[in-house]
Amino acid sequence: MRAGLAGFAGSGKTSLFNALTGLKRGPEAKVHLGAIKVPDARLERLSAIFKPRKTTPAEVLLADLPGPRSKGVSLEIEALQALREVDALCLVLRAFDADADPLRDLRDYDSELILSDLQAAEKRLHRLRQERDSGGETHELQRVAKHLEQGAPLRTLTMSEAEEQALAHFGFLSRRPLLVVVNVAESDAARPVPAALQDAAAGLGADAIALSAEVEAEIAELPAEEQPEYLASLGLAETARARFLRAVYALLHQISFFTVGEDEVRAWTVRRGDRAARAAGRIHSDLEKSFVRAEVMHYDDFIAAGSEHRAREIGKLRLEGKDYVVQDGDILHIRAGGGKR
Ligand SMILES: Nc1nc2c(ncn2[C@@H]2O[C@H](COP(=O)(O)OP(=O)(O)OP(=O)(O)O)[C@@H](O)[C@H]2O)c(=O)[nH]1
Ligand SMILES: [Mg+2]
Repeated sequence: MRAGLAGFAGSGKTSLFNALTGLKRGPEAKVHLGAIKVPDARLERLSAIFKPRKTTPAEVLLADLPGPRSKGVSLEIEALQALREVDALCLVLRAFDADADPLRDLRDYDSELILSDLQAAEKRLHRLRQERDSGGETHELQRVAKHLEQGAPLRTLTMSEAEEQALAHFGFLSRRPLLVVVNVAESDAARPVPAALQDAAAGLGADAIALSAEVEAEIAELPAEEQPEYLASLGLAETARARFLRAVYALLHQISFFTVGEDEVRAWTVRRGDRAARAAGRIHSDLEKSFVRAEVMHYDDFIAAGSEHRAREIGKLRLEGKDYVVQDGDILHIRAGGGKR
């Protein structure tokens, strides 16, 4: 799962990127890449029980994307390309000083995405006209262009599964799941997203969270045992990292499942609704094809039973086929048909 921090220059993207990843990147205008390890109390508990050689948390890849210096300056080709590679667009808005106008920045940035999509759609429509093609693609693109011309992002356009697939190769940016990240002043770190921004984000089909990149950077510098007290002194229940990750998971409909063993205890992610064979494919692409069955035991049932053996005895360890819909917190053992045929 890859999330990109986008936004105008000076909105705090690199500050947030460093605080979230623990890296120390400078202000140079280029794409920075890092990873956030996803904290998960269930994984820690499983690791304490199985005592594996290795414990591996899930990761969210984070890209810090250089922003346009000023409004009205179209997005650079490099930034556009980097934007196309992310699953979730996280738009960082400057809201930590008196001159900032996050509402205007949100509209301006979204307009850039809309414009870039409109250009792509019109270019293709022009081509189709030249080829005297007026089939399904023309029809779909006309609907897309009309929506964009009204100044609305494609996030808010209802599409059938078939349309979605037919248009997927365009990689439309205003269709990308959007998380608005309001970078507020230290004194506002514990406040919810201002109502006007919340509404504006919802109108664009986006989710929103508020955080202080500066506070998060300070917290990241502290030893783990001192963090809760500092957070509490600011009226915060948890780190921005935890809230950011939860927001990204929700935005992309991601859930976690686990694999356990002596070698490794590991957390993985799949999309809610994904089936067991797909989950197996996350572990190893070969496993999706050679999948035979999955032994499934939910984390809660395992903890309640006290052991795998007991869980099996009381029927909490089940055999499921490839169409089983994976649940958040499932512990999976994939049985695959290896090399016999
Ligand atoms: N007070 C305050 N200052 C911040 C905060 N976040 C960033 N800044 C300051 O704003 C300036 C720009 O921050 P950056 O993180 O470099 O912004 P950026 O979005 O990466 O900017 P570009 O890379 O130029 O697109 C720096 O001087 C930061 O110290 C914040 O939460 N509070
Ligand atoms: Mg930067």
